Amino acid sequence: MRLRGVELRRVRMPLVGRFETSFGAEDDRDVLLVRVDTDDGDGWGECVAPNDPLYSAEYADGAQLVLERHLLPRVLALPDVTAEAAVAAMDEVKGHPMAKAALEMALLDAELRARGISLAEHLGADRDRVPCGVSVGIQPDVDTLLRSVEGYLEQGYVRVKLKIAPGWDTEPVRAVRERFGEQLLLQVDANCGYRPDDVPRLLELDEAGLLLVEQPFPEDDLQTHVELARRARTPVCLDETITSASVARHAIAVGACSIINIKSGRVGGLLESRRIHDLCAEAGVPVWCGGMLETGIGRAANVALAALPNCTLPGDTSASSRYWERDLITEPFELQDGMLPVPTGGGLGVEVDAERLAEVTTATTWCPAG
Ligand code: NPQ
Ligand code: MG
Repeated sequence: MRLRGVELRRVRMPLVGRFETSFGAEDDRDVLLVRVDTDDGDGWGECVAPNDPLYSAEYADGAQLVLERHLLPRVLALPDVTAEAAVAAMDEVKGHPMAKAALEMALLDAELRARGISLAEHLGADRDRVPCGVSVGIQPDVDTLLRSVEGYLEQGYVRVKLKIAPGWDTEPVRAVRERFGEQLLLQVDANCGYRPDDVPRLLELDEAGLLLVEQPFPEDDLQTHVELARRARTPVCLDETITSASVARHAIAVGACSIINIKSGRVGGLLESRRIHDLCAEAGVPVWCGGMLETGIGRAANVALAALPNCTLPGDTSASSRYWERDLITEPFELQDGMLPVPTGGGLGVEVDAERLAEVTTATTWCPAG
C-alpha cells in the first residue's frame, strides 16, 4: 500500500453524563482521529488518549504531537506500508502506545477494507455478536447509583462494573448486590486507587461475590497485586499494569492476576492485543475487552476484539448511547438483548459520515508523505 498522507483530526463531543473514577472526572471528550489516505483507499483510527494524563501518561495533545513529530515521519517514509510494517517502524520510539495504536488501527482499516475482510475475521473472531457490560462511574450517593444501575439493567446490559475508590467501595457494592440480587454479574474497578495498607479493606469485598476486582493498586506495584490475589477469593484482574504481551506474561507468571482486561490503545495496538489474547488462552487466563469511551471508530475495533474465543467475560463494549447522546462519527452501536452485533464489512466495518464529522471537528492537520 502506498501512503499519500495522514490527517489528524480533533473532535469534541460532550458525554451524556459526567464519568467519575478514582483518578478524576470527565464531562466531554476531545478525541484525536487518524485518517490514512492510501492508494488502496482511506482508513480510520481512533486514539483513546483522554484529555488529561490521569489514566496513564498519555493524553490527546501529547499523542498528536508524538504522531506529528516522531511516528508519522517514520511511517510516511516507508515505500510500502502495511499495519505490521508501520508497527515495526514505530517500535524504536519508546512508549506512546495509544498514539501508535491509533495509526495501526487506521492502516488495518484501510488494508482490510481494500481486501473486503472484516477486522473481526482478521483477528480470528468466532462469534457474530458479543454480550455487553457497562461501566458505572462513582456517583454522588448510593440512591443515585441504584437508579443508574437499574436504568442500565433495563437496557439489557448483562454485567455491571462499579468504579470504586477509598470511601466509595464496600457500602455501594453491598447496596447494589442487595438491591439486584445474587444473579447479577457484578465487578469493580479501582483504577489504581488503593495502597498496600488497604488490602484488609479490599478483602471485605469478598463477601459481595464479585466476578473480579480490577486494578486495585498502582500500575507498577505487581507485588501488592500478588498479595491480594493470594489472600482474596475475588479474582484479581489487571488493566493499567498490562502494557504489552511481555508484561502480561510476567504478571501471570508471578500470580499478580488471574484475568486480564485488554485495551488495544493501552498495549500499542490490535496486533499486540491479539498476542496477549493468545498467550492468555494458552495460560488458561480469561480476558475481556475494556473500553475508553470510544466513538464508533474505536468501538467497532473493540467489538471485533471482544469476539475472539478467549474473550470469555463480557466487556466494557457498551452501546454508543452509554456515552453519547448521538455518536456523530459513525452509525451508532445499539444493544440487542444485551449484545452488540460484530461488524461484518471490510476493515472496521463502520462508515464515517463526513458531513456530521465536520460539525464536531475542531482542528485538522494534514501530514503529507515525501
Ligand atoms: C477503565 N474505562 O476500564 C477505563 C477507565 C477510563 C469504561 O471504565 C476519558 C477517556 C475518561 C477514557 C475515564 C471504563 C476515562 C477513560 C476512565 C477511561 O479503567
Ligand atoms: Mg479499568
